[in-house]
Amino acid sequence: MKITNAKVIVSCPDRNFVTLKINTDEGVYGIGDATVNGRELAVVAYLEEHLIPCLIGKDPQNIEDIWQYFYKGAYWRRGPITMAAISAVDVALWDIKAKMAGLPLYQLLGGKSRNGILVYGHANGSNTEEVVEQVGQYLEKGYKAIRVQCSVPGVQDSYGVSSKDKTFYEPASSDLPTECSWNSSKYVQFIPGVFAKLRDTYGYEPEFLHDVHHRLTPIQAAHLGKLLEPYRLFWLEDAVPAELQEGFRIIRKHTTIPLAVGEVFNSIFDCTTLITEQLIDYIRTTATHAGGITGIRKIAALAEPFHVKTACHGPTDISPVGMAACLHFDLAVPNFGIQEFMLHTEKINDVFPNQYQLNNGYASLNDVPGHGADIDEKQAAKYPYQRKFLPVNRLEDGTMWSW
Ligand code: GCO
Ligand code: MG
Repeated sequence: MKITNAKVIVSCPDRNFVTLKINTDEGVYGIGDATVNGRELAVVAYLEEHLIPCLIGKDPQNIEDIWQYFYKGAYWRRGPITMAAISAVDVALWDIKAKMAGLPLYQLLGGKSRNGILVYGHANGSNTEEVVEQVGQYLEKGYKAIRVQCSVPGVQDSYGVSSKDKTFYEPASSDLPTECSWNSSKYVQFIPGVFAKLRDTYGYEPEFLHDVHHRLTPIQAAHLGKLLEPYRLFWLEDAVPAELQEGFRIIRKHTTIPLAVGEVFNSIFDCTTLITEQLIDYIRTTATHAGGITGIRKIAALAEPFHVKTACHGPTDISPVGMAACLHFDLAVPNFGIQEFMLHTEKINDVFPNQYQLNNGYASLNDVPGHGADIDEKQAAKYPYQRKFLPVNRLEDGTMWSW
């Protein structure tokens, strides 16, 4: 079997997506997601200039060898651009292999390890009352787990709060980076009150998650973790920027709040200390950014003996193709934790027909061969690329900070 050609499709239905389509001499094709929010065209160039020319003529069945060829064969290894390109090739090749076998992808990953895939949705609000109301709506829809983000009084920009349509949060919104302003101590003082109110209102059964989005120092995160302990959070996400994996030792020393990290990781080396020292409880590496199915399977296998569970990143800037790949992985992986599941808009789903659905807080897959997601190239062509940047963030005195 041979790869005959491959192409990259860039489309912007409500937001930019980069999709790889690999064709073979058996008439079967595979689809992979290569979207890196705010850096899309860098991945397009990497795929078109450096990966696709080497793919032609290769046997698409040799997924591991092709992964190693592109990983070890790139002298300049790792990084978000390289690994998103490799991820898209990997997911497309797994799609081809499953289609050739006539099986849904999860069957090639060991089959079902669970009946359904627990997901979490995103509630947010400009004040505590709005958040409480939004969470109520998610609970009515049957969600068991809900991420909660809230504006902080006196802080100009808080992460994760949608301005208009509460169900669609897309931070890459401007042709040049918008500058946000932040104050960590106002944030740390305010957020526990939001969860106190939520527990007062809804009791202790619902699972509540919160994303700090890389904005605290380890000792500040330890302090926030202690303040939040009475409200039994499912996790505190991205408490600090995780380049310094050892920094999590400080947080771990002071608080029992479960910790999640890893959506920005692109290789197993980004999380070996975090996992092997049990400094975290959930690893958020996702198929689109951390080496495809092949990459996240290796990370999950490392995590399993260390009691670390998976929690693939799944915001709207992961396309339905990337989401489908994660859901097949989620169904099979033994140490599954939870799946982030931000709903895509109708326009996005028109471009990317898919075979997954959400029901009563769980995602499920239709048993079609492959990962079940595709790209409608006619629909995709309607939405040309529009350069969009993620925001940048500064402290109130102007010091650059993590967004
Ligand atoms: C999440 C993430 C996102 C990112 C976004 C960047 O937990 O879903 O933090 O909201 O900010 O994916 O493009
Ligand atoms: Mg996050």
